Amino acid sequence: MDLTKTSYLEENRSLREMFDSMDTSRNGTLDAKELRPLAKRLGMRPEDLLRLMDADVSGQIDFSEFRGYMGSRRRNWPIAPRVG
Ligand SMILES: [Ca+2]
Repeated sequence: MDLTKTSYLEENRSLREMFDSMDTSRNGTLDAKELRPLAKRLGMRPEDLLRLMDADVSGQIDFSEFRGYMGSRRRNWPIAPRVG
């Protein structure tokens, strides 16, 4: 069994659940308002978190941007109140 792959898939699924639960408008992207609860947990302002996640500078966070950012924070999992 490929443990690396299994944990990757599980992480992907839990991130997907997190993303979907935050996407209250159900449009497949997160805006600053929808990021607010997560930003609060991270001790950040929503607009700062959005800027960090928003790889293509669209003003909206799609799942790949969300996964990329959260994946980079994996060592702090579950989310630690620390930036960087
Ligand atoms: Ca949305």
